[in-house]
Amino acid sequence: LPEAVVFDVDGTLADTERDGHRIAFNDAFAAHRLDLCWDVDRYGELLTITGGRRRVAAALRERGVEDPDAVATAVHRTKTALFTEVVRRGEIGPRPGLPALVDDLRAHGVRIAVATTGRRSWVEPLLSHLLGEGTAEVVVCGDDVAALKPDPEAYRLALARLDVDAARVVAIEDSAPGLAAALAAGLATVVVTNDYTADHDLTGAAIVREAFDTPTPLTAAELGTALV
Ligand code: XBP
Ligand code: MG
Repeated sequence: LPEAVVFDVDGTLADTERDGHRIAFNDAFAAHRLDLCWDVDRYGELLTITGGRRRVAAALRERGVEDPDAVATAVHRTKTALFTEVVRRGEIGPRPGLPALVDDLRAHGVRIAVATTGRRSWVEPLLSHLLGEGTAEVVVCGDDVAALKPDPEAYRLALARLDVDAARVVAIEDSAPGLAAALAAGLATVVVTNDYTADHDLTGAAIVREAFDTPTPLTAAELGTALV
């Protein structure tokens, strides 16, 4: 069995992007009177730019908006507040089969950590809701690192805080940028895809699945087979 599992959050623990983050970004654009609205397909393209503030800045720059970084910082602050409210209302549930996997990991004493490029203000309440308070003993957020995924910094920091050997740890991701980050930190990586990431190039993943619960439930033992 792995000694620890490091989970990504967006797209992995929950389907947060299409009906969660995307709507909060659009509501923030409206609040700032910006003529910008991301439809489902456009948002999927923009997901290659990790980190909400960077994603907004890129879109504003493309539009020729003056001082895109400063405007993006303000818009993203609004978006973060709006999305945190969505999370606190309990509107975002776990992907099917995730709670069973977490129970299995806990039953086998596998340590649980999180490495995300998202902001701590919504990540913490979401984790409490999805996993239960304190289930993740280490939580690395976008606020904690200088370089977001696909840079390995978030995973390296999670390993350092866990104080474990990378060879004993499995990462669970949903996307190509997340996979690249985990691999670059030396982690065997299991990818559980979703609608936005099913066509990503996932070369290097130890296991690729479309769901936690089908065709068979993903277990701690199966994660162990990802270790070389
Ligand atoms: C997720 C992200 C985040 C979210 C939005 O990537 O890139 O930016 O889309 O959250 P990953 P914030 O799943 O690889 O961590 O607005 O808080 O950045
Ligand atoms: Mg993700």
